Amino acid sequence: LEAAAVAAFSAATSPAALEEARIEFLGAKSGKLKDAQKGLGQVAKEDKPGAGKRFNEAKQAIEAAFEKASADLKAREEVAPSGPLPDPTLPGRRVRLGRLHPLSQTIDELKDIMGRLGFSVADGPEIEDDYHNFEALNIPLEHPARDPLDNFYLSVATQSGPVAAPTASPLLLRSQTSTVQIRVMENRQPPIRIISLGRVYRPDAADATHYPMFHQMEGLLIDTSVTMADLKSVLRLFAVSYLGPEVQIRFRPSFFPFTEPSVEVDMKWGERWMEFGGAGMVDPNVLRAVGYDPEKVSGFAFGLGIERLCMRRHGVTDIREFYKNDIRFLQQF
Ligand code: FA5
Repeated sequence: LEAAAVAAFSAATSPAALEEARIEFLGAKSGKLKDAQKGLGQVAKEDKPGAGKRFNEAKQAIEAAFEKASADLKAREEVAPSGPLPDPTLPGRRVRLGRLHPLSQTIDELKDIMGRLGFSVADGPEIEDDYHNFEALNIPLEHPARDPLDNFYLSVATQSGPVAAPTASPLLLRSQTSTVQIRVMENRQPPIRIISLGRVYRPDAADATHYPMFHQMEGLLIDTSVTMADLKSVLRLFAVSYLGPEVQIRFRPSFFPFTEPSVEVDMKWGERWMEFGGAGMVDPNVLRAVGYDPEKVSGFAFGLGIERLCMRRHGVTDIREFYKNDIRFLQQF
């Protein structure tokens, strides 16, 4: 029996076969070892001690053989896992490369175009004070543009609720990049020829052409005897460079407190016109606020919506696409 059990265990090549052999010999109810144990009862009295000893030896040997077979089987499985072998000739999995967001790509391209027109890049903070966002831009205290409902003013939490930040000038998320005009003019003397690109914030309801956070490209040129014709030439040149030679743009008279005269600029898209920016000749009050002499220098400024330019260029019909982070949209750029 011992020899048969050892042979059966070592012949088992799968866990299932080994289990079958285990039940055959070591099964608790009707295994062959159990039968042999029952047979011990019929052995003559004087032979009992010898037979019992022999039985225990055989039992230990069979159990040891089972343990060994089971360990061998496990070791073999670890070396050669079951299942299909890997096929080294299959092509590898493609690694998806990251890329810049379409708006980042647009910003780089706009900097490039304006750089060739002689404009260098300036930067300003997204958290601004009311002086740079309004006052220095000739937007008086009672002007509706300052309405708390139209701006993201910053407050600090106190036990009795939010209160205005304790700064000399209230803080807000800038609502336009025109703030950077002031910061640049405060620190430099003319001639000035800069652009500034970045995020601005307004509590506008999101729709196909509006988003509460968007990007603007500000432009500012200050020199002697700058005219409206210069402004229109630069904007036309820019539009043609970015949108292609067949693009049509138009200027509509408008009003901004910081420019006089002021225009709004539209681009033709299919049968329709879409506004993409505001512009004008820098108001003498703004020049005075930064210590320039309006009798000696003049200039123009513009602020363009970067999302809308990118939309027209790539045929994106809804601004919200830029902020959904849908990889199927983003990977087209
Ligand atoms: C201004 O922000 C002025 N600072 C522009 C300016 C600069 C005028 C310098 C004169 C001199 P306006 O609010 O119109 O103007 O915004 C300019 C452009 O930003 C719009 O033409 C539009 O293209 C874009 N824009 C405005 N609001 C949104 C919005 N909620 N979502 C996306 N784009 C917007």
